[in-house]
Amino acid sequence: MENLNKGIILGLTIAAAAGVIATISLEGQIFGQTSTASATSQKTFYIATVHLDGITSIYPGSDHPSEPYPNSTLPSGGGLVIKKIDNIGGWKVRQYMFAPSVIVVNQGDQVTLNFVDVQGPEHMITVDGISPQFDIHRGEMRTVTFTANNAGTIDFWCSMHEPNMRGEIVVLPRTT
Ligand SMILES: [Cu+2]
Repeated sequence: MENLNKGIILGLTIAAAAGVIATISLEGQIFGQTSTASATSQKTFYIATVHLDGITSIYPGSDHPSEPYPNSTLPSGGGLVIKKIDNIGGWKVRQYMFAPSVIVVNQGDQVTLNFVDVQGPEHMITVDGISPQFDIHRGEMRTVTFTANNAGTIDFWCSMHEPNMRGEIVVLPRTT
């Protein structure tokens, strides 16, 4: 139980950084009440597929030093890639990810996840125990709906960009 509590606190902290708390306060404004952990409601999220690129060059530029092409190996699976050096000395490291990657809902909530492919030509997404694998292409949106019956966590991931393109839905236990 202690570990579960730690997980929830961590999830809330990350969710606050991702703006999920702002969504709750917005609902409070619309309905004139404050959301609580015991409230059951409809929660809708938009989850973008994105990538971070670290872009540099083996040659110095006006705003960066020269950086030699790395002699290192990142985990296989497609989620972390060092792109080949281009013909003018540029190179980059790429990480695929979901944004947001941690979502917090309350047990009993009706949850709508709208996955939107913003970056990357294709992704193959699974929501563990909720949705079998489906594919999505850039510019498309795929919607998964479910009722969060059980407190705990639900993993989601992209099988084309392992091991790091993963996310987690934290379902807080009902308090009443
Ligand atoms: Cu992917």
